[in-house]
Amino acid sequence: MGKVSWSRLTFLLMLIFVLALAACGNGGTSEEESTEESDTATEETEETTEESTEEPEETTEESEESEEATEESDESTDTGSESAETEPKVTEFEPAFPEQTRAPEVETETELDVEVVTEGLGVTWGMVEFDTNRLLVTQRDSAELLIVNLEDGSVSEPIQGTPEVNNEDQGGLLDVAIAPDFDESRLVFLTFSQDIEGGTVTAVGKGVLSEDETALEDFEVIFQATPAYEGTLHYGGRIIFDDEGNLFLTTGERSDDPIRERAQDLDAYLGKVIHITPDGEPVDTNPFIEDEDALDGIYSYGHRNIQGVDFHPETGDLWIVEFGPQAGDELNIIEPGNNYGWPIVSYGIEYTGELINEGISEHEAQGFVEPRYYWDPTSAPSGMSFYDNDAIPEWENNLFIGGLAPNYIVRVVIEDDLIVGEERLLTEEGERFRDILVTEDGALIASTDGGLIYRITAAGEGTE
Ligand SMILES: [Ca+2]
Repeated sequence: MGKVSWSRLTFLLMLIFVLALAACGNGGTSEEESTEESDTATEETEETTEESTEEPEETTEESEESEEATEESDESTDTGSESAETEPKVTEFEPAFPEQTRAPEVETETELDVEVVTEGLGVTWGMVEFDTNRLLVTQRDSAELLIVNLEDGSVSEPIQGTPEVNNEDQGGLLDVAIAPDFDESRLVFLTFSQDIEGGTVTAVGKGVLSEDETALEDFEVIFQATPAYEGTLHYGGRIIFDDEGNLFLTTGERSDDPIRERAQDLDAYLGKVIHITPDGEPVDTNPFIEDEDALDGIYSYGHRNIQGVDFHPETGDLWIVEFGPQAGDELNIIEPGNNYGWPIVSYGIEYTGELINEGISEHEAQGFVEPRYYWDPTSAPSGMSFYDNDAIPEWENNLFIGGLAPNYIVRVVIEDDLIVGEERLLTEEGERFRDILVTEDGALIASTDGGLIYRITAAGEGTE
């Protein structure tokens, strides 16, 4: 490379500066179109940049896929067009059993109403229906807790008293749950990424929602998923109450190699399902209570980044969805003490295309639990909810999962713990679906990173 003269460099910098100024002051150019939708568009742009650390594979993957798709356009994949997934696989792995991936496509027959209840929010990471058709929702980046009224789409002022968070990258205010005795206790539980000495952790805290719904009072942190790590990715962060009034918390393994190996270690709360009391203490029936070298709060381990959790309405089993690397997102049934294999085994590959641990996908053969289902290519799964309602009978006990990178909601049909059907909903909306909730009256609610909240109901039943 030849030397660039200083005067030329200065000239170039000046030119760039002037052009930038011109762009800023110039209305009506194509560039302005994105700023016109001010908040939403800006947020989305930030989101894309932000999540690109986690999901750089989206772009690479998509371009790779389209190349492959062109090359293989004549050859049908092994499962053919019957699968909801039509893109070619990105890995060479074979499922351990036939129903483990690419289930046959199903289609909802009920005519649906799809409406946007409210817009202009940020990344609504977590939602809970605390009162009929009223939701407490978290805003990941601004760390606000808001009340959304599904009847009229109104959004409250931010509730005071929420915790300080680290909102870099995937961090921020994450999930929200209410105590089973909320009507009396008014206790609200939040998860968030917290700065502590040595880095950040996934934390759980609780506070009392004031009668006038303007403040969380006496907020206190009850649990920190240690060790802290100097990173801002893979916090996990979902919480759900069980029948006994205890909490399941999911964590992530903090993404980087080698910290992610701590998912296998029983002396770290990274890459785990954790089972704690409402005071943050380990539940005394937890599987590793007797093991002096293991942390008492651990319920299961070997997870990557668990972004969705719910109980199967019929079996009562705890199901989780975890974000895979490039492909290999997993649906798992959680049993106490089980090891789900990450990062020793995976149905995915590194974002770079390299194999993980030399490319072992079989879980059971290696002594780990097989996922009930996995996606290849990725479905970028986020929040999820079982449809435990009869408002749309054909959906009863189906599982709905938000998809971030391919922008759709996944519906899976489950029989005897096997995935026998898959459908993709709202594929035309172009939204990153972050969390899913089913209301008491059977509406499917979906939040997006673009600041929308959707309500999906059987036609004629959603609006009055
Ligand atoms: Ca696994």
